Amino acid sequence: MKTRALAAGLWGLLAIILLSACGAPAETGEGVSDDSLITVGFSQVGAESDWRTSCTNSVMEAFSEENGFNLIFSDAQQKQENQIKAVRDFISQDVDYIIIDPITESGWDQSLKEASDAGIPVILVDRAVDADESLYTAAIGSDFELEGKKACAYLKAYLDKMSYKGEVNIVDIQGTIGASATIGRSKAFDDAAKKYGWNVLAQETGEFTQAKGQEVMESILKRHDNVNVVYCENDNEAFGVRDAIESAGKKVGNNIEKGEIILLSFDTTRAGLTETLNGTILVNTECNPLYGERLASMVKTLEEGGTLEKHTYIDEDQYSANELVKSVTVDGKTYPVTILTQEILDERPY
Ligand code: GZL
Repeated sequence: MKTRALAAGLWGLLAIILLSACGAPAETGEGVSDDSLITVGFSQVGAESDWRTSCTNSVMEAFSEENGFNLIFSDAQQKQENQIKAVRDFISQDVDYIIIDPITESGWDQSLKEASDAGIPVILVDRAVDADESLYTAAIGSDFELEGKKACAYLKAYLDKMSYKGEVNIVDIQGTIGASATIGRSKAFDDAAKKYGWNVLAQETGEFTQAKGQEVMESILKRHDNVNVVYCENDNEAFGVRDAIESAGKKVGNNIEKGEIILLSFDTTRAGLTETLNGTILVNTECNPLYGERLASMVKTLEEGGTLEKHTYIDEDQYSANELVKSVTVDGKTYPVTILTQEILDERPY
């Protein structure tokens, strides 16, 4: 595909010569072969969550043929071996660029080196890898530990505003083990639980899915009858946790004094914010999946000979329908909390 530029130039030159010969204005866009498109191989984690679907849709919309791209999409079904196979397939197809949303941080050195040796730039999106930075051109994603710190700071501030003096018996339903989203959110949870003296009853993976989230929470509720807060590492897990709690005859909600179980969540998907607006989820910390246009712009910058920052983090918000906490402070910086309304929800892009 990298001979694409030369071929397009020759076709264009031929078109100008032929059209000029007949006196017509030179149209270089006509009949240009597919080789004029930028071929991008995208290895996506899977389709495990609403967030993931929004991310995939955003990339597919941005990397359209009308926008000058030939996108080769691969869904790894949450298996790293499928991602590594996809990267090797992209290399054998001699794509112009490779984009990877790495399911886990480890295990990437060899396949990234193969792409580097083939002279194919790699951009990482969303999650990160634990590999030599020289093996990829750029990475754009979230600061997952900050997301977790903001969620935990919110919980602390909320309980203080409620003058709650009782025990915090908390459960962490983790995301995919080894994923940077899980590593960051779980580390923030661990540090906060230690700092604030929260009683961690269980910490188990819900694999970022609703089904696993429900299954794991059902099991935990059989072992612990005093859970009063659940830290769900994404919205789909929160839906499963909600169903498990309600099936056990208990109630989710914001009033811990009255025995309601507080849910925290991440992703701020439309379904997650709907559950936040009705009070099922107390606070939803944003993790923005709309990477498509940013990634397309990054590829075009490289295509035009430009350079990219090695690491870019995206700004993210926090939402609650409860008006008690209007901002959180993390590491000396204050972050506003958006008090969620139906109007705000209706205007959300995903
Ligand atoms: C976070 C992303 C996570 C989402 C989950 O950036 O990697 O993976 O929080 C998704 O919904 O499954």
